[in-house]
Amino acid sequence: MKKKIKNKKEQLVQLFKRIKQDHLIKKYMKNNVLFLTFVFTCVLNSTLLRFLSMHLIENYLSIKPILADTAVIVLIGAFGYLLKPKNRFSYYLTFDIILSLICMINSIYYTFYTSFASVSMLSLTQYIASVGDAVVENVLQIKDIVYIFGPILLIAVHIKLKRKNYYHKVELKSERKRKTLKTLIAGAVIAVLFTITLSPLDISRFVKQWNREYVVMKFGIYIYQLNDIVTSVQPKINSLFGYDKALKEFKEYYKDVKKGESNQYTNIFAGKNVLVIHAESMQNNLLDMKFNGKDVVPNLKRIANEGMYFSNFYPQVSVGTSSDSELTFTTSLLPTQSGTAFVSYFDRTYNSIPNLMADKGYFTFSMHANTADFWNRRNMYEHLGYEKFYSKADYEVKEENIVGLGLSDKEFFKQSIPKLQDINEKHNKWYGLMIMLSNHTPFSDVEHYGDYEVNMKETVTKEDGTTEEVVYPYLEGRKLGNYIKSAHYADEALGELFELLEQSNLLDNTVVVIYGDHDARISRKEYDYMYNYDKEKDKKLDSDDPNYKEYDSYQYELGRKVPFIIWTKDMKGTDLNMKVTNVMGMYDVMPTLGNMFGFYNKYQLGHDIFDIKSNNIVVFPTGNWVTNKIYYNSQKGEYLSLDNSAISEEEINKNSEYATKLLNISNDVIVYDLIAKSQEEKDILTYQEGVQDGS
Ligand code: GP9
Ligand code: MN
Repeated sequence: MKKKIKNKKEQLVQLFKRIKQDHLIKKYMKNNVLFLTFVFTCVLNSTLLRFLSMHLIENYLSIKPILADTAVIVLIGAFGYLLKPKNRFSYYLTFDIILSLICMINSIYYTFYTSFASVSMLSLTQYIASVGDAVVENVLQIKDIVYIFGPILLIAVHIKLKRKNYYHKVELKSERKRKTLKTLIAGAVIAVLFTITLSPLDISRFVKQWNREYVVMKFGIYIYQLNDIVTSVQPKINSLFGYDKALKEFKEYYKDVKKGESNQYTNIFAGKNVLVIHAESMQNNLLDMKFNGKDVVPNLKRIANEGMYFSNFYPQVSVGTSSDSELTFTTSLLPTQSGTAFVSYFDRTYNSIPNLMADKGYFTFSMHANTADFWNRRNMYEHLGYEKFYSKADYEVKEENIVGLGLSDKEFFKQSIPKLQDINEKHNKWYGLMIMLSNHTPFSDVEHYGDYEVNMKETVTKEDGTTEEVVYPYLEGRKLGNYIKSAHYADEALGELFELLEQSNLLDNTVVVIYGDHDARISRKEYDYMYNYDKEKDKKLDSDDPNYKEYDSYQYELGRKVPFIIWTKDMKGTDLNMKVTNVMGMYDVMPTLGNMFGFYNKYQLGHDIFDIKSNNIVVFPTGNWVTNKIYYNSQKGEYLSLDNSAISEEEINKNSEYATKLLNISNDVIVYDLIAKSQEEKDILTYQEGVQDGS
């Protein structure tokens, strides 16, 4: 064994010696000038694009995208060797021009959108038009045209080589194949080197593709653009097949769907302004939590106690998390089975709350202090019907005001007040969404969350009668503890928002709606620790301890509830000030609010909770579902009785079939753009009837 290693070592030393003696590198470079110029210019262009657009230290120091670019270019370049030497220049020049154009277009696009271009936007002609105008006005920006030096350098090198008779060499087919193979292997080695540098976060963001800056920063512009083509074309391909079947099922399903009966809540809020607050990662279990006698979320608790509080409310998100929540809230549809609606299907027709409110004369807007491209909101919002989107560019983001992912919730709310006042002055009625950001995973910005403690304090009386305070660490320094601190911070921000709204008289004619967008994705282990804490030993109780009660997977699943509250300043003490305990999902929001504000979406999948009452069923994108009586886990094929009543197999099957139906219908509505299609059909029918009537 030792001998073998020694031999290998010697062989390597010999190889390096040979490379040095025979000047192999020099020879290689001399014989492959054109290919190397091609690789150099393309990698340089991509690097320049990153440096000139994203001014982040992290970006300057990263080797990952350089490896990725080199791998791609070497692999493309390898095929050039299959051609005869005299034809190679055209091959390299064509690719050099295409790749330089990619850099140039992205550079221009970045100036206007602080993001990178996507082929999926090609369908949006209005964007191209506006970018087009802007390009003309800014055509002289040097940073956008430096990329043409790539092809120019390649041409210059080509001319020089031609003069030196470089292209007259005869290369046999076998020689050309050998060169191609060797170069492909070199490209593959670089690709492997690049792949091992990737983190799970890099991979997950690559798959989702919406965080385009991040993808370019880690994968380089060429892989980004290639991935963009795949993710943009995939939904189009999906929607090519199965359309007729989908349309038939869609028609059958909606034929029997009727608008719910009117009830005592019908039109109670008609004409009032609406302020919806998207409370990031806010779970419902926080409302009952206290540490050392202090509530975790005292403001939310007060708002829930003063308003209409839905305590058995579930988010229905899939991989699109925040964006899925927004989708389901505003359209009463469920997330798609592959991709995410906000990214892959943003260009569909949606019957959404902002669209229907706009029809009623409301001014509609959204406010979020993150970049407009996060979850592709900029584009999706056009289709959801928001007239104005106040995003990061509309806020002043100073370093000292950053908490977690970006501008702190406190500062976000503070800076939003003048904007709200302006809207309130200019518009009779408005509907607005405010998306919070600070309480976002990984909840590690602890020093900015304030001084809320998640330890356990006890006062003990000593033998001499004096008292002493004993502090047990409990959740301090743990993930769940950090989340609780973060949620406490977000709750303080909410409290401040309500004060500011009151001071600016913005609550007088406004209904505030608050929802938690999804759970905090904290592991079950953490809850198990919290509920089974052994303070004496500062660890979790042993599982054989008689006091140990496992926080089981059902408790965990059911514990993923989020708060949903409808509040007005004069609700307290009235009939509307109540707690609704019937199970409810995010898709029931639109029908419930619709009944209160006087709008109706024919394609809603949920129900007005005051119409369906205790008969409701909440379907999750996984196929799981929950009613007042049963929680069903479709992957495990297991259920849990929630009220100890007997459960028949028939009931399980019926509900599971309903869940599958809903998920399929919802997916088809979005993928095949069926709302638009049925609208078109209706228009044609009305037209034909008109022709027959002679009108
Ligand atoms: C970002 C925010 C978070 O803008 O809405 O999204 P999430 O990671 O929760 O889906
Ligand atoms: Mn979220």
